[in-house]
Amino acid sequence: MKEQLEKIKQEALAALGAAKESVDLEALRVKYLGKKGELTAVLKQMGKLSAEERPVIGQLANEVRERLTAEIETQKKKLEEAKLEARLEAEALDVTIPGKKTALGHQHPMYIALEEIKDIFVGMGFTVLDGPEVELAYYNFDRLNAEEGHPSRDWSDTFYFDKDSRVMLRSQTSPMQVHAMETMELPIRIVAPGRVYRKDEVDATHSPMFHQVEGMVIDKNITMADLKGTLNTVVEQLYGKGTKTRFRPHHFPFTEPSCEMDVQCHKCGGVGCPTCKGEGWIELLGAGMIHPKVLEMSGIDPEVYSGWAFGMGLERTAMRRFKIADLRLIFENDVRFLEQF
Ligand code: 2NM
Repeated sequence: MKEQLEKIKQEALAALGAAKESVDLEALRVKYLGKKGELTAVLKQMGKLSAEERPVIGQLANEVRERLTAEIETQKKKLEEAKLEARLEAEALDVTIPGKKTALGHQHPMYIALEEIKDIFVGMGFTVLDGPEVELAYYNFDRLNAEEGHPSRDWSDTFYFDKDSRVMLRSQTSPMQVHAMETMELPIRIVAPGRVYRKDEVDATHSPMFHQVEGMVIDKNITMADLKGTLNTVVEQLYGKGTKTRFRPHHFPFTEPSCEMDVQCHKCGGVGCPTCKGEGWIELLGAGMIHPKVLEMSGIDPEVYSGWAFGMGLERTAMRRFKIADLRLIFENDVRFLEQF
């Protein structure tokens, strides 16, 4: 029986040492120390022993039980530690790995161009105004000296909301200038950028919605020299010092005299190239001295005050600035296009 106990001890210790999981340890505990376990089976035969042998074997059996119980505890601790160690290793966080950058967007190319233009005018003391895109034809046309019958008022050119052609999507930002004349103290220096709408089919150079920047100055003694001087200064800041300009006579209902302003082609220096279509000059904006009737309708005495105004297309300016060939690219918002600016 002594040998039997010795054998159980050796076997059990070997098995415990080889156990890989705490469930294995539990199984071994049941196998050796459980009610139907091997050690228990040996103890059940104690009755057969002599009175002298019994306490000796009993003590030995207890020692084996205690040894195995202790060994199970030790092994259990070891396995738990190993398990924790493995988990810490697996879930380790390397705080030295560089972080993932989130992609940050940027301004649309046309708004980059607009910000530049606004900055130049604000630097010269102009105020930037914002206003409604839905206007009364009265402000969009009548108050700008484009009365009933003017071709730009035609149903085929303008988006109206009603049968009487009273409410419309503004076709220019000039109604903002009229609002400014009605509400602001003189002298006035403003620029009004924004969306405008005309009934045009979409192609490489047209869109039913596009953007304009218009502006005006009204004060005493304002002359065509102020118009030319100010716009030349703007152009030099936009396209570089020494950029040449030229003013050609034109017609607008709201200005008299009216002109268009060209800049000398920055690509060829005026010789003629594909960028300027062989002209040597690129059209930049329309301008003129505000018509006395426009001032008068807004309650400003044209005998005392005078002013100049201008209007330019923003898409065209951005297309020139960033060498964009097709207007539609400005509106499609394809990120592969937008990412290039
Ligand atoms: C242009 C060209 C010339 C213009 C005139 C006015 C106002 F209200 F003062 F009379 N605002 N904008 C103007 C003048 C606009 O766009 C090509």
